[in-house]
Amino acid sequence: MRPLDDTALARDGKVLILAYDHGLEHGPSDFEDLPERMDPGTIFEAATHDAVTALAVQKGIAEAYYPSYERDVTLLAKLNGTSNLWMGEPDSAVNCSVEYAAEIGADAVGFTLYGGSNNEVEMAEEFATVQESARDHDLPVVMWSYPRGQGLKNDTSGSVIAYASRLALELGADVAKVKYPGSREAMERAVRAAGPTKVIMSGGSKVSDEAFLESVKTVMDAGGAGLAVGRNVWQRENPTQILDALEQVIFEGATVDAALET
Ligand code: FBP
Repeated sequence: MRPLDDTALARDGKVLILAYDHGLEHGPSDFEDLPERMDPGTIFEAATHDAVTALAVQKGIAEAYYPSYERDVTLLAKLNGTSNLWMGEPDSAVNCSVEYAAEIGADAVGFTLYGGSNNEVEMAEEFATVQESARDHDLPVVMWSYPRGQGLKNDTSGSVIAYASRLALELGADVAKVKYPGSREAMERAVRAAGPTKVIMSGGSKVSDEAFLESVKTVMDAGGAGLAVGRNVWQRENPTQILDALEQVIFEGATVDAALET
């Protein structure tokens, strides 16, 4: 495993991924409160903020928009995804190869693994191909490690999230993106379980500035490496303002109060 700072994905060992795969994962309804967010160009603009270390999008969005942003944005190509129209046991279709991601300029790749799903075995096999091919191309791998499925009662409990981050280490991911387990202690447990794999928090649905920044601060204090966030940035009227605050909390170690004041 390469130190993450040798890759384009991190700065000072910290990561802030702006995620915009929601058009596939959730559908256009995520953009409807602020209709301009339907336009991926507005998100590429937001991703030029200094705080953003990479923008995570699906292949189609990357093909259409990345050529205009190659100099200003680090691209993380998400290699699998499922629509909200899918009603089966959690699964995620591989829709892009590492080779093609590299060809369109990706600096990193992302892959969802639903541990605990009845489809876990196939997903882990697909991940093996992705991980080894990413090593060949020298691209860091981020695992969206989201245990879920009919057998799982609480997918954000401390033990489940520690298992999620451990799965990422065991299977060779450089970064484990996990749901917030609700406390500093639980996040510390997840960080310990991941060993050298960096653990970052997944943003979740939109909450107040204060609540959101408090959870990010807790993750950083617990030894987390940062955040992958979508809705809590681009569902706000002013993404720059919250990115300024995130920059302070994640990269400068500021308190939430200090970050909110500026
Ligand atoms: P958010 O910060 O908006 O939660 O985005 C992070 C993310 O992992 C996205 O990449 C993805 O589309 C979404 O969450 C999936 O969330 P869920 O599977 O819980 O609906």
